[in-house]
Amino acid sequence: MRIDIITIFPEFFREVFDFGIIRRARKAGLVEISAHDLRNWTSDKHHIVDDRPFGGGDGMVLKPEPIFAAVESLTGAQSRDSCPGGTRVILLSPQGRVLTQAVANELAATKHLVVIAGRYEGVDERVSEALVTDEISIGDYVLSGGEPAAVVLTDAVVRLLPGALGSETSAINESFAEGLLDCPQYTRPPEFRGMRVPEVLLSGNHGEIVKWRREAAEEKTRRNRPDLLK
Ligand code: 9D3
Repeated sequence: MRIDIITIFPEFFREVFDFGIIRRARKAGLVEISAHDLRNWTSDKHHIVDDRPFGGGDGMVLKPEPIFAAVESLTGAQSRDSCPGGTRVILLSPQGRVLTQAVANELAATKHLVVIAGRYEGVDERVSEALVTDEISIGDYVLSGGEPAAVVLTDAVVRLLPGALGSETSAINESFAEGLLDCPQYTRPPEFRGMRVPEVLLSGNHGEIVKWRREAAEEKTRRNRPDLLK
């Protein structure tokens, strides 16, 4: 897979993909990740990427020309309709559909992701209308730009690539696949500052342990994420 991120802050990504599973996946050649400076695709002296919104209002809007030029140079296509198969052009924005594990799974089956990270108050809507295949948000809270969201999306997708995790099946056995949160985990010591590890986990009774874990996961989900049980 190839992931191209278009941003006005390419430095933001300098080290973030150099750790853990993403670093391993890159070294193993499973994915190539690049962050490109949107200003590379400006043609004026001052490398201007934004302008004031038509109709008035606060803040600035990212201009369409550099974004279209960037996506065209990275995909060879001038609009989403001529996008090669296996290529997705993603706009990260608060107006997108929310990133879920199902969306990550879908994107992990793609060969080429072009990810546009917005800044300012937004991006000229013609980018969404003509260029973007998927407009994605990472959740209902306000970020100062799309860059942190690009890191989140990249992480969620890359770890799903076959061979990225130690075992090929481990991504499938994870909690969100079952619609429940993970059960609580404990390690040594069995007592820490007066807090005991649940005795059943020390019992060696595998059947009882499985049952306890399932119930503990359900309890945790009821308490923290009742929406997952509906
Ligand atoms: C909805 C907020 N907008 C009201 C005028 C302004 C605005 C706030 C923050 C416009 C853009 C942004 C920058 N955020 C993103 O680019 C972004 C984002 C987010 O803020 N939350 C969750 N997911 C994402 S993906 C990209």
